[in-house]
Amino acid sequence: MKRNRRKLYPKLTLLVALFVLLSPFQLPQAKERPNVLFLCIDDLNTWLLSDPARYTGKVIAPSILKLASEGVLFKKAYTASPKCSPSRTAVLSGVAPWKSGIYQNAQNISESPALKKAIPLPLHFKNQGYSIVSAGKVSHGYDIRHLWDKRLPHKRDPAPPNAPLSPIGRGEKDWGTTHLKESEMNDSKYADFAITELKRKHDKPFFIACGLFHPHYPWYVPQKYLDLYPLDKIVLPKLKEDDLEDIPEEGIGLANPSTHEKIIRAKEYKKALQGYLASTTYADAQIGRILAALEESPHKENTIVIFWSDHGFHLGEKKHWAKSTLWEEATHSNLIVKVPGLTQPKQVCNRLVSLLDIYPTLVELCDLPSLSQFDGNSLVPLLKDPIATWDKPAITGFLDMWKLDVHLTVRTENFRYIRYGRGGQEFYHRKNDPHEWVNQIDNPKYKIEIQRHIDLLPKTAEPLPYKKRGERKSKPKTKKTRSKKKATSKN
Ligand SMILES: [Ca+2]
Repeated sequence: MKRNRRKLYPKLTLLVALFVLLSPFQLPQAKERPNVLFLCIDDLNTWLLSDPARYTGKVIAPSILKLASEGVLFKKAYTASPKCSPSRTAVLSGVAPWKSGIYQNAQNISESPALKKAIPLPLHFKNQGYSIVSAGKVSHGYDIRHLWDKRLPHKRDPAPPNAPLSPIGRGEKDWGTTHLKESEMNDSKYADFAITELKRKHDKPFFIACGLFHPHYPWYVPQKYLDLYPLDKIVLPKLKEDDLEDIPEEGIGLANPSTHEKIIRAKEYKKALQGYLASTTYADAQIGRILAALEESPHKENTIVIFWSDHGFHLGEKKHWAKSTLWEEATHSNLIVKVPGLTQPKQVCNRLVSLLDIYPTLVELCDLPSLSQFDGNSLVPLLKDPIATWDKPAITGFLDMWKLDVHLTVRTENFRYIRYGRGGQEFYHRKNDPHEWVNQIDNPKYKIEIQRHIDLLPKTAEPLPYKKRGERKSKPKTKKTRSKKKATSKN
């Protein structure tokens, strides 16, 4: 026996040494698994990424950009669906909308056969020995509330007493100075919660989720953030006056140009942008506080930081405001990953990735068992080498909640193809036309490329039905009934 061991040890030592030499990152053993700081922001578009095709004005977000410079910034990350609930459900289940049937807010998520079988992301971590806590808006509609060991639920800040503050302000579409102190705002409290968790002693690996609501509407922020964006310095995004003329009817239906026209008529464009930008900077400040707490904590060297926004946001492009379209503005998301010991600072990845990739990536990084429910791919190869070969497209699905038509789009490195539920199509040469201004669907030059993109779309994409059709068109809520309703119902 002893002799056998003696023979075996040199071989084993050689194998271990080879493994250490060849692999820059060691997958962790169960007892020393890394912690995860899981940060998400609602409705944050990619204007802050200094891409002149997106926005040439100033966006102040030093903390998010600092995190980007410390890890891998995915410059072409796309949501699975351009709305809060379906996007977050896809991230937290790893299941694509075309498998779950969830493409919109307020669908019957609990009745999705694919989601019934799926293990939600936090539960998988909990089952593998992690403590899991959550603050703010992380999930929406996908009910994982009961899973967390500790949870600070999301609620909206109260509107200023004199709201609406803008002449077109109605419901959540409003902007201006909040009456609250910064420390009284809910996003500040979610950050406080994450900071407390980072500072306390942990006897097992932790998964801390923190979801900020700003810059979701309404854009009520402390005056000091609005002051960072004087109205005479606000740059408007580049628009094409006749941009919608070559778009099929279903696309125009999503664009909803009447809101845009109202904002222009009321001369509120710059003020609205000021509200969005100031809300972005306020959210960035909270992210900065959390990351500073991590820096000062003993967990700094053993904590993965992942930062994402649930989808993009139009601010007038294609005469549209908010999300819920298939164009670049609503589908393009933020994604930054920093893994101590694996990622190098200042890495930019231009490969096409999906937010569906977040769950399988974290599972591989933390050496948890992989799950058959995943429709995305682990990004670990790109975290090790951001220019590694990667030929995956990014697909996004959305649902017309009245006609129950599923709209799909696929983004590849140079192109975007859109197919609406009733057959309308768009095709853009992204490299030559980064604003997606000229629909090339009838250009014979692109016939083969268009077919290649059609072939990339999922073959089946059935939606699940709504809770009760017609319920959503009920009479408008009064102020009193609205305040009694759950604050997250419209997010
Ligand atoms: Ca156009």
